[in-house]
Amino acid sequence: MKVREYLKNKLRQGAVHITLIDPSRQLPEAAGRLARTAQEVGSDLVLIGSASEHGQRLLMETAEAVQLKTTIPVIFLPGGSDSISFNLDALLFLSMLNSRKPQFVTAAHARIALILKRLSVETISAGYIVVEPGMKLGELGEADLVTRDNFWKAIGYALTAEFMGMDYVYLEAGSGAAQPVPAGMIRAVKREISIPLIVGGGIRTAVDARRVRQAGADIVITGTVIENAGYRERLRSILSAIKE
Ligand code: 1GP
Repeated sequence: MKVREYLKNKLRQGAVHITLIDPSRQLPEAAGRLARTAQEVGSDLVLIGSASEHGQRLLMETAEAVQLKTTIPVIFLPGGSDSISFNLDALLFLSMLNSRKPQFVTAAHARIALILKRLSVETISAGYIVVEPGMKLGELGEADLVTRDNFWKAIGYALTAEFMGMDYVYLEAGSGAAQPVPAGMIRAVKREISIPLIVGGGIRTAVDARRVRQAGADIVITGTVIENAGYRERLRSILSAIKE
């Protein structure tokens, strides 16, 4: 089944959780183990990507290890590296709407678009909106960050994504952020859009996850939480908060 359909079906049943695996943070074998645990505790999909340079070989080996250990879809998130994987289940075709760098909005995309078509890679589009603090991704993408109290700006970008025909809106606080995107902002954006809303960055506990979910996130993405000790239980509690 296509990943787009898979996600649609999952969303019909409730909220979706995605585990982000950063290839630069562990060896491929460990990445495979983490992805397996994520699937066991109920994560719906694995996203592989990073704001750091990780090299083509590490990406390929990580992707292979993750695919070997899981049966849920594994999709690629192009980010800070020039490395790219064409052989995962889909590619998240993100446009960083508040970037000052054309490369992050459409230029890097234009360079690979024809290859994606020729290789019949499934693409899932999302309007990526980087909210304070934005972390490394915000710096790298030279994001004109949406400040945490500027709900209007977040709504403006979110509706831009919808009017441009994108599949999803993705509000991102940045990997490793001290706090997730504010609940009020998620609520304000959700109220105005009619495409599904992805939220990620800084979601570390069940309390964070519940708050983000209840504010209106359809898809919740966590990354860092699986890099720390006790991650299985932590992820399990995040999953039950999202799926309750
Ligand atoms: C995905 O960048 C996030 O949107 C992941 O953030 O590493 O803080 O969970 P964390």
